[in-house]
Amino acid sequence: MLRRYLCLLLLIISVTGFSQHKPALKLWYTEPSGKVWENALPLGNGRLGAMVYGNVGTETIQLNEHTVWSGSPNRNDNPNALSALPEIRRLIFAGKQKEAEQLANQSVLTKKSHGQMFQPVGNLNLNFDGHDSFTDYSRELDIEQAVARTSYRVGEVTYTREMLASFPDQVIVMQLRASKPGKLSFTASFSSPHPKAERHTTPARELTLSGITSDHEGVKGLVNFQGMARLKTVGGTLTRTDTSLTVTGANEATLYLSIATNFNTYKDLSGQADARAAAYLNKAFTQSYAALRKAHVATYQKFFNRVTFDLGTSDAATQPTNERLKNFRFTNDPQLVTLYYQYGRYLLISSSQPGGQPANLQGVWNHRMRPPWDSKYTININTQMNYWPAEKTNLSEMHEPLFRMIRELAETGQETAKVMYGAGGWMAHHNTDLWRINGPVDGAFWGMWTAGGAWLSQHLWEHYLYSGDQKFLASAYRILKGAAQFYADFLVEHPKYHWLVVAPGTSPENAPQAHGGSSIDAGTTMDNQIVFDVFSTAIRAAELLKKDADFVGMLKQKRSQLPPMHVGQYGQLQEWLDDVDDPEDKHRHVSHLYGLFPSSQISAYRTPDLFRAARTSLLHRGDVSTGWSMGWKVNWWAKLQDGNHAYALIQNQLTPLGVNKEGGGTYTNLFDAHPPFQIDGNFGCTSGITEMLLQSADGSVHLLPALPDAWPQGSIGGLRARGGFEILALEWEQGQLKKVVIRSTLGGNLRIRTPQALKGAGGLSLTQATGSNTNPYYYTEEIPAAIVSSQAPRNNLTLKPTFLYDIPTRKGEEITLVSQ
Ligand code: FUC
Repeated sequence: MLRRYLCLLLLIISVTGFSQHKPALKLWYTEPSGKVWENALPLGNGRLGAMVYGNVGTETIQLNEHTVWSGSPNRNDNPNALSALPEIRRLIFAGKQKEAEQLANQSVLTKKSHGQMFQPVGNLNLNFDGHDSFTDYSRELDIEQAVARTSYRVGEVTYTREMLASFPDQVIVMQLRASKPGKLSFTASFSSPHPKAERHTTPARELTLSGITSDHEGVKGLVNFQGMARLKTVGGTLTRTDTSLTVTGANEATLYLSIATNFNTYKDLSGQADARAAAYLNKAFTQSYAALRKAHVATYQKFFNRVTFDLGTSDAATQPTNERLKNFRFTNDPQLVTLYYQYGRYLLISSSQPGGQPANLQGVWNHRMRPPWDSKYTININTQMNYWPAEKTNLSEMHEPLFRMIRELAETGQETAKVMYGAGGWMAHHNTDLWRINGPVDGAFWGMWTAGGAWLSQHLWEHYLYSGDQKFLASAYRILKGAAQFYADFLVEHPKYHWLVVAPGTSPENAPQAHGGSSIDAGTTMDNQIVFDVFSTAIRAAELLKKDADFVGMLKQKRSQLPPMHVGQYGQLQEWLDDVDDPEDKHRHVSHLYGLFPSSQISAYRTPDLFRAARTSLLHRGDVSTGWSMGWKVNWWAKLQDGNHAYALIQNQLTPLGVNKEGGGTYTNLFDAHPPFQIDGNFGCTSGITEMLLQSADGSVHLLPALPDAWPQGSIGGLRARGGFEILALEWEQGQLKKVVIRSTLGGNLRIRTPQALKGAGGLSLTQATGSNTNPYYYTEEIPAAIVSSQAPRNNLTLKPTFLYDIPTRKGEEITLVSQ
């Protein structure tokens, strides 16, 4: 078997001249995608997305543009909510959650749009007559360069196509070549699933595709899009029909493809799609493929090359990617982990660029007119998860589209807060879309949750903690304050416990049997944790900016009245205010562990009882689930310092679709499977792998907190830690930390937690850390003591001992520590 692959590999290398497939960062296959979209390989420049099928006789390039959405500017608040609110609360406090849910369905849920759909543009089709029988086939996605290649042989001629979605030039370009002169012939045309799309060719021998997006749920579709393609050929002839261009007998051809829309902002569609598309195309067309490629690779690598990751390699790495995926859970294939990890970074760079839209449920890749969950933004976990890798894997710039969306939601969400809840500040429920809707959608069971905007706002704070950017903090403050203001107004006193609670709220999408299967409740653990963070970050930001002392005082007062976390009868962290958790509950959402990750309220060192309870809850929930749920679990097991359990989840995730009977897994193109395809799991797992190697919350930079036995040696360089620390190199051997090099970009105390004793290089002496970390970016809030059920079993958990050092740093200083 192995010999067969090695022979094939040698053949591919000798025939196509492609670089070695071995430990290179490539997804590669020996078969075309056929009709299966999830076999195709994604290219993207943030704004444009392309799925390359690599088919031979009839090639398909499926096309997306990030602002092609159904509908047009609209709002979906329900003003009846305000008058229904007292009764909904009364019902919840009377234990009639099911009735509260019914009333919320009637009076709170939107009567308008439930969110619009991200829609495809269409396809570029290439027909190659006589290419139906071929040999020596290979296709690949090179994530070091962000280019896709297809190569095969027909008779004596080798054909290659190479394609990219240019970051600096905003076009998709494909270069097609034949190994013998005059042998390249094909016909190119557009097609589109939009019923009213029009296709033409122009006298300048261009293909055009114009269309308008769908009406949906009473909102008129008003996004115009324009696709344009032009060809440059070497040798041969170029002819056209009404809808196609044909190249005959060329040596080589370059296809330039441009797409644009009339979208300016969520409230302005006054742009000119055709003029924009033409401008991109005209500018790019003056450049050769080689020049475009060079500029593209340079821009891409500026981001991608910041992190290098090596876990070693094995024979398994010589196989095509789909075979590796099939075998991963039975074999030692550490290089598939590094490939998958870097693929997560590739996907974020390719679907989220400054100035553009944030990555949606499918990033920027969708071929369906009515995609699952509209391929929009689910903000009760999925959108947040997309951005977990951004700061820590040194892709901070990719976070910008999310920040802009949050700023826009903070604009639109003021009216929602006021009209629906009579509150100040701003809020968003559990979904949003291109039009920045904030109203509750889908059904009260899912939509009656108020913390979508609040959770998102924490991404602004996180960016500040990583970057130390004071200007950014000053501009984000208004948004943090608005998120806190909403809850300051919205919280009500619980009639039985007298805490201040969010009511109505949910523990997203989950419901205890004790509440008649209704999700609606008051003071759920996740709501309490999010409000705690929202208040705490607004307080910290105001104090750092020396602003709003009265507001800070009021927030501190209200924060002290929030419910503490509870440890229930099974020793679990309670999901609801009452002890109604079911230890058999395997629900994919484990929302109450928000406090463990991405938040750090639950800590091994500061709140050990809650830490143990969170672990018990996670054990109850089990491992295999939907893709994103498993991605979250990798992060949790890393925070729980159990590298082997985190690795088991990576194995579950890197399993072909259909094998895990509980769902989840990975498609052959390494897209995460909910199923269906949802990109959050890719990003969640990339974040989780990082958390296994480096954590920087909870008062210290923690090195190798959850190294699994499967990775006895390795190195990673270029990660970022909070407080502006850059981990230039982190190396380990035989499961032991060998060396770490850290650059301090802001100065301040560097507190290191490490599994092995270290010593400083270059005469640096290490001090054992005591007390709390003086570095302000590592400030930790005091967490109220847990309320523990008298029935909770005693639960002993011993963690591996660690060493804790304090190293004062100057801005720009590099610190090297090695094993003793
Ligand atoms: C939430 C999740 C689903 C899915 C959807 C997009 O509703 O519960 O699993 O991820 O978002």
